Amino acid sequence: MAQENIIHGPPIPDYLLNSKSNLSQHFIRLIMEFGNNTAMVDAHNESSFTFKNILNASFNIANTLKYEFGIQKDDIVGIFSENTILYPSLVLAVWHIGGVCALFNPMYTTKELTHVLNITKPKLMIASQMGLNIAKDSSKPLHFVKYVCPIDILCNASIIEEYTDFVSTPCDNNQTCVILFSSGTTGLPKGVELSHKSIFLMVSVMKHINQMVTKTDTLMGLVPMFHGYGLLIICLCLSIGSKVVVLKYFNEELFLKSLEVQKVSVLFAVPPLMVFLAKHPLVEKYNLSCLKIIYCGAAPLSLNTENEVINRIGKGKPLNVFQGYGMTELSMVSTTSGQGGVEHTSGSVGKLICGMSGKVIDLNNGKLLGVNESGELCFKGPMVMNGYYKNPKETTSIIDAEGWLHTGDIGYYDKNHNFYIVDRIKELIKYKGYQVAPAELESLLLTHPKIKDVAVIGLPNPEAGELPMAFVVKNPNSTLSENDIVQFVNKNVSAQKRLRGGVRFVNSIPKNPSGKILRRVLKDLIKQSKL
Ligand code: 4UU
Repeated sequence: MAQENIIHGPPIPDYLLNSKSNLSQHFIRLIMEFGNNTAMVDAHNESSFTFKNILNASFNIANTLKYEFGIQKDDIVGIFSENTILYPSLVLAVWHIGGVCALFNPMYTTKELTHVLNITKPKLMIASQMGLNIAKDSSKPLHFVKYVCPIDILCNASIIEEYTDFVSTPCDNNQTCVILFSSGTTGLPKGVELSHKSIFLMVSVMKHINQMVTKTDTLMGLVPMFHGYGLLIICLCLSIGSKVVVLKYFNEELFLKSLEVQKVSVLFAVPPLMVFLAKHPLVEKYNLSCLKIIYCGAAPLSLNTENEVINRIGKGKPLNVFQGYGMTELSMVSTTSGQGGVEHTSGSVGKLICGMSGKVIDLNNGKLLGVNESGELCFKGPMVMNGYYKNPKETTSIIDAEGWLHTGDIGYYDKNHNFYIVDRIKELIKYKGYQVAPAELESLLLTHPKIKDVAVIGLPNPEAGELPMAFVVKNPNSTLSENDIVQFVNKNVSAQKRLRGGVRFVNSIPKNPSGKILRRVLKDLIKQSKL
């Protein structure tokens, strides 16, 4: 009886499951096929790269990494950059030599970058112009970072034309190929280790499911490439042979103009971008008639917004909005709607993807639940991460002995096995789809001499999803204003972590007997007082 309540996505075709190729071999083979087609367009200056350019650049960069920087198999290379059309070549280059990419958020402050550098200990840091100073400042005191190299120097323009000899380093497909950062269900950001195999399977499955997306499509990848969602878009483009329009940062007019001018047909979005498309007056001024599919993921999308976007942009033509749900720890996607072009069930995050099994368990006793019963969502399959880098304790706290990853999200599935997300039990805050770990802000705030105790939660917000907000207990007799605290945080953290939800002074922080902050109590407090 219980087994009926474990549900399975379709099987992964054997030829994929049994494939032994690593991502270097896989992409070399595919990219050769797409040759001189355009792969990446920079929306800011309309410069572009063909697939062949990307491959040539990746080979040349790989040679430089190997012979000039001495990077060897299994070495970690950090990439600290905003989106650029060079990003795919950098990642591929590291894979060609059997290395591991650690992808860092380019908005990190020195303190934040230092934290992730200490976890991953990269030998080489590749940084964009914008991030160069922070990369240098953070790396200087750390003996293990041997080089910090600007992207422009590594990718000297001439190298994309031709390449000389290149031999890809053999590496096992179970080896880790990338480390991404996620705070998981609790605590500070941790390094999520994904293998060649999990990414290969994820990309192949996504390509298989989304046969509506083809070589002739133009994709918009506004999502940051350091995040697994952005990395997946790059890999999809390289697998399908479609063109991707790349924006470094979000600019309303440039974004809309690029959709129109580049005739973007497939948009990968996060909920705040959907709110923008649904509501912003500028949207009316542009012809977005080429858009045929919008994928949305990374945070809850309200049914209202979904319908508004369809009604506003899809006027008189078919526009599909599909939703995906997943986690970095699951190689990004666990469920998605619109599989095989099947009609989307509104409000649902879709069905399990190939190779993924799912179940819902009771929050109190862990018992397996059935159709339409809400509980914690758990997933299992070959796309589950290898683990948190050098952190077996956190790994076993999220992946149980049977291999189930406990997401910390509350949801259910209906009789047709469409999944729905209801809430989150884990402490993670999602500001515009970006992760904000309360524990990180709390430990920073506790370093303030006038703060006695603190708790950070996400304040619900229709545009951003959630805004980080702090409950603060002041030290007795100390003067401290909301503004003092906001300024203190602004100075130390990257933009997405700012206390945009404000500060509320309280006499004590509610905690359970073992000292764990009762965030739910604080959230309910806000709900009641409608702050
Ligand atoms: C409600 O953000 C992601 C994954 C994004 C993504 C993108 C395109 C998934 C599928 C897809 O097709 O990963 P993380 O690790 O940054 O954050 C994971 C958390 C989840 O645990 C959940 O709380 O982000 C939240 N989340 C969602 N919540 C992710 N997708 C959704 C969603 N609805 N559709």
